Amino acid sequence: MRIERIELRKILLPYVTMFETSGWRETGSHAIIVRMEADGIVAWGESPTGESPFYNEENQKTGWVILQDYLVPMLLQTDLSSAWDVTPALARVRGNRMAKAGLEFTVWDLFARREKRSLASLLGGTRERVEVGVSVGIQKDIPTLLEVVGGYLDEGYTRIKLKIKPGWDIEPTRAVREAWPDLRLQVDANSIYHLSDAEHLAELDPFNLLLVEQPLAHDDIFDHAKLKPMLRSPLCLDESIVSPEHARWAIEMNACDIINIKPSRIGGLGDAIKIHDMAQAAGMPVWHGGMLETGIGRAVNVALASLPNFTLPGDISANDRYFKRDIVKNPFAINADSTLTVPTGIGHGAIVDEDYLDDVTLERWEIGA
Ligand code: OSB
Ligand code: MG
Repeated sequence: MRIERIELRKILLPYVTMFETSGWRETGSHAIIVRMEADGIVAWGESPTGESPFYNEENQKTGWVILQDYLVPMLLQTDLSSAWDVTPALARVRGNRMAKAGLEFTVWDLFARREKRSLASLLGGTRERVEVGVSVGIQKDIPTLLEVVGGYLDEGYTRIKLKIKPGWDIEPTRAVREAWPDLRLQVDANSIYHLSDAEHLAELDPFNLLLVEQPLAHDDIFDHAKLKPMLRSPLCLDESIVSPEHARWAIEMNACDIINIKPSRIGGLGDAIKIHDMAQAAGMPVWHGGMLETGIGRAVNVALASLPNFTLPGDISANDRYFKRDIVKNPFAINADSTLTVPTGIGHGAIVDEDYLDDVTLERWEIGA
């Protein structure tokens, strides 16, 4: 199959509340939305880029340039027999995985639609519902944090992740644990600590956390392997695992107990499945992370999270946790058992609200084969 037409859009879609991590703040989605046409089929995808390159090296502007100058032309020249052909076709471009992922997701949606199957079934999904939680950003004080967490629990979420940083780590985690002794609780440092902080991080040990996510540098595996035996909390890698090779290194070096899989960080669903399978073979659980995606990327994430080794709840909250109005007509709602229902229709299942998408589009670019 040849792709006949590709359209890219830079968007700005405001979040319901500002999201703050150890290294940046975001007030809205700066994603790149992808639309493709082939064989009379229209498919949609998303590169969940941010405003600034503070999570990884990419942002909306770098994605915009690399897609137009390299990735889109390379994809238009490729004859695709399945979505697995996208990653090798773009491999000559180093890194830029989030930009690549937007194209790869869209091609998966295209093939699923062509085969009149759901994306989840095409990926090998086995669950009808996926367990999810909420990632709670850094708050101004502990009373506010307890109120925010309580609000999400009232909505039906049963797993909470707290963003932590030096000065906002042990005490907020203790406060949430004391308020809800049985809550499934985990923390995410987004690469802000150093190996010399090991004793400090061990102060999280008593709080019975599901995991501590990415305490050390965004590109580190070596020091995480040294840190792991110094903590009782299970150690999880996010930023560091950008490819199946990186996952293999982490597993062979015993650098983590758990892997957070975000297909956008890894450059696509194909390599995400490879990591899922490799971790499963090694007896290591994985869970599905999030990048505050719009309803398009969210539907892709839900489909992937339906694979069997996603055994911990994902950072895939319902659309209304992020947006007052999303760019899809069929947002997910949280079920009473803290799950989202995996779409069974054709493709990823998100129905794009093209009028509202037009309203939030900053720039549009289109090219034919
Ligand atoms: O590190 O998991 C992260 C959001 C943006 C960038 C990085 C991360 C996050 C989150 C939010 O934690 C996950 C979500 O709800 O989408
Ligand atoms: Mg993370």
